[in-house]
Amino acid sequence: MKRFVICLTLACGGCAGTETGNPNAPYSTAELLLNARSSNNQAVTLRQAGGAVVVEQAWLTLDTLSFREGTDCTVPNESLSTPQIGLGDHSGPDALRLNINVKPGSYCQATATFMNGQVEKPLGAPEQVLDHSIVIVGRLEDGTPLTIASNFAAPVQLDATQGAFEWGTDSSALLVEFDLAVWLKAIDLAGAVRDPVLGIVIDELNNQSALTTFEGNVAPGVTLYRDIAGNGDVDPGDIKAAEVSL
Ligand SMILES: [Ca+2]
Repeated sequence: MKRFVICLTLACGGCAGTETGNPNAPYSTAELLLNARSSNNQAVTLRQAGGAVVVEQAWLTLDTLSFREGTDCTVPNESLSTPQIGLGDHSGPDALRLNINVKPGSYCQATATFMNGQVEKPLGAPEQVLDHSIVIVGRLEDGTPLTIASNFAAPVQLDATQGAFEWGTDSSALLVEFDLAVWLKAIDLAGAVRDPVLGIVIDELNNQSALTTFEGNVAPGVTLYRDIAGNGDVDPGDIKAAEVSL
């Protein structure tokens, strides 16, 4: 079960026509899914034992997600934006599901923007969600608690891997995956300063070099897939639609 603070009524993303677009273009409802996962279960598991780090909560505060229309992102073109996504714990097995009114067709780029909290703290959430955009809570194999709190707020631009990807043209969903194995990669947990009670805290005041490493991992750990079955997980038949350009 995922915990989310706001109820989303996504009805009219991109409804406003522009000078180049047809405001009467037909829209269809398509799914946008968001989910955290681990691509390396030896390094990180979510809510189950087995990883060197077990993530128990992954609180993300997201502003809008936007999608640039067309097959050529080198020219100015229209964008479709979702309403603000808000704060949620994405560590559970089920994806957050949003229904979006989309213009069926090709999209060449997606941008996800994190934002700092400034919302009411949900029950069970750590205090840090109030003034951070990303808060990861977990523990190491030896039981040491781990908390990472970041103010990462840069837009994460994902470029289509094959020029463009389709959305709204069939029943496939788009799935935004946050890969926590990538986010935690190369962080020196063994060398981190430990508090006797809080364990390892990585934030703007503690273990700053580890925070710098973490924040450098954020964008590469965000990937957009075409989720063919719309099950909220990445399966062999799914298609990598967009990722951060190196
Ligand atoms: Ca899938």
